[in-house]
Amino acid sequence: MERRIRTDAIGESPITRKGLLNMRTQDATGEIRGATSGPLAGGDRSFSGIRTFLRLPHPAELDVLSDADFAVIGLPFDTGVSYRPGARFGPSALRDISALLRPYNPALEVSLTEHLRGVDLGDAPVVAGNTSQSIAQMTDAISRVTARGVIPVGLGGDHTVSLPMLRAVAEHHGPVALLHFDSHPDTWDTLYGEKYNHGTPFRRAIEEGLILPGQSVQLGIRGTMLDAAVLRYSREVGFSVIPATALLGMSPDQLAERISGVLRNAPVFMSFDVDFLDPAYAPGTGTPEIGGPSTAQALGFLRALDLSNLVGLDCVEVLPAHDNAQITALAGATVVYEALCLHARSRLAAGEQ
Ligand SMILES: [Mn+2]
Repeated sequence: MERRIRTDAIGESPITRKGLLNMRTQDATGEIRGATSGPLAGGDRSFSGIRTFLRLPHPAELDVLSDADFAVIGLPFDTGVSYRPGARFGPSALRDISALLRPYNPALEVSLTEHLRGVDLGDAPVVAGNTSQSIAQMTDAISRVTARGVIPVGLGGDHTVSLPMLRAVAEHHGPVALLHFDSHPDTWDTLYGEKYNHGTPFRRAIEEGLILPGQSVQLGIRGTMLDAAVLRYSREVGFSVIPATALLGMSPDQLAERISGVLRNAPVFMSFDVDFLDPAYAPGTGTPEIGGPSTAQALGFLRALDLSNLVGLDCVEVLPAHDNAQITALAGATVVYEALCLHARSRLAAGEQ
């Protein structure tokens, strides 16, 4: 088997790097340590340089993954949408605004890059208009990460991309617990008669044995539906469904207790659809639903959770053409950053750093 796989099939890299470099860090004296994402990007000037997610290095070859904890992969696919198209530009919007985020997270008292090493591999190849080909190619790209025991961080793209994410994750870890933030259950059987799109990824994942329904939770569900069948399905297969109205009546600690009782130490795949948030806080998405949490509430809920068993993560449905002032992209990028910080903190606590 070819061990040194070029990343050309995942994303084109103009920059060759030996080994991993951290996103830039600044110590107490103001001296710049670490490195930036490009050879000319300047120190702490986060507004300059070629954009990768969190200004992580973009390696030319996948062998650096042997030293990585997580790898970002753009999944610019939006052929699976039911309403507004345009989430294919989500990965670039998330990368762009992520330059604002810095390594130290004062709320969690953890520095992401001190405890986790990450890379941005660029985008998986997709074929706009061809869903099955795109799913196959995304699965192949993500599998190259999971095969090395590295956490894949998928930047969508519409929610269809969670199916290739879960296929790749389950191939390595077996079935996983799903921690799903969304205003929709995405467990419909078909949408417009089609089996593979952003309304069906978790139905297909259940059918394929990729997730453990009895150890999975769906948070923030709301919005109108044709009928009650889809919610009945989610509950009948064993998902814990926490509708937005119930969620907003819970404290972060109450939620954490409920969720830990559901996940029960299984490997966790977290999927964050930005329409989980109220459209006042995330207008740039394809199927917004009012009555959701604010970004402050979402961070409160998220920070109470235990993500020590995180094995995969995605953030989907950012639609830059409908975004205002990068509100939605900033929310999505920050949630990814916070989830990684939570994972870093739990590893720190476990003395694994
Ligand atoms: Mn969704």
